[in-house]
Amino acid sequence: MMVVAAGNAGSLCSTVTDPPSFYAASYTAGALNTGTDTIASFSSRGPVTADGSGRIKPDITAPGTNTRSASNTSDTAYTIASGTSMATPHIAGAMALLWSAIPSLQNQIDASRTALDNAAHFISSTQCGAAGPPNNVFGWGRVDALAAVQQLALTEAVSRKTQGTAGTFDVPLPVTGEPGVECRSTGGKFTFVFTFSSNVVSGTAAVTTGRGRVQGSPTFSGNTMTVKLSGVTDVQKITVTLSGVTSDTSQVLPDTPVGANMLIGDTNGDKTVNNPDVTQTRGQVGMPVTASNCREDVNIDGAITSADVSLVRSDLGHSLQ
Ligand SMILES: [Ca+2]
Ligand SMILES: [Ca+2]
Repeated sequence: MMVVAAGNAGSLCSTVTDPPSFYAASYTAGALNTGTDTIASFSSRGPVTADGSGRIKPDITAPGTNTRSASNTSDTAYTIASGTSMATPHIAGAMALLWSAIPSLQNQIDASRTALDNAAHFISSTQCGAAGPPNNVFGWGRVDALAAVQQLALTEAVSRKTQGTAGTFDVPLPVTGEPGVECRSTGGKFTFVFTFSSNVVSGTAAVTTGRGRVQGSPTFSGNTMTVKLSGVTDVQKITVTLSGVTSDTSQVLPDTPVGANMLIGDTNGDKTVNNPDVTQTRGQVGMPVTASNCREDVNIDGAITSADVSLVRSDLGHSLQ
């Protein structure tokens, strides 16, 4: 997570001009007059013109005037300072709190930014464009760490299969970044289990890209939502989008897509069925099926046999690259 000061070149618009403040990958902090929901006059504003993008900046704001801070004059010195450099550590600290409270968000940069953005106290402004959220003065608003850790968030997704008598095993489906690969053959039927930061009681799911459909209604238990899929074809990426998922305290998750690469036989998950998958599967023949080698029981009968090796071989060349 790279949290960057917006800069102190306000109050005019398009004053977020110094790299890396204006990059999309930077989480950019503006400064409030401490104790208020008004922007500090010096806090740099968007839209970004430095790279011609018109990107909205800053992303979020925090207190940034008359802030007590460590000073480099000695190992024990403090000073009082104003600047977006004073606001920025509030955001880095809020992110650390969020990751401490919801460990599944650690290193999930997009999801973590979304969590802080959605929880921020929105402050409207039309000084430098549309009111938002977000807008070019306050971004998504004033950071609210407590709201961020209390909000409903999707923390984990898996594809779950019962494999003969060996047990029930999960293939992870990362909720951000590159989608996971489900390599087990299940006649087009899959069960996706979604885990949230709070208990959930209702919501819907739909296949929004790719071939397949949701079967029946999702079921809810504790902090999990279980979605059954059928008619899911091989060699494709599907997207299941969750809508209206609601917690037991009536918080509603924004519509959330989760992707999955469906590629039977790609036991090593590199999006191509190739010889390393054959070798990997052969290497597990006769071994008990566990969480660590459940992918090699490609036909999910609870044993890793020559039938699994043959199944992988029959799919050689299938690829999602
Ligand atoms: Ca492979
Ligand atoms: Ca098997």
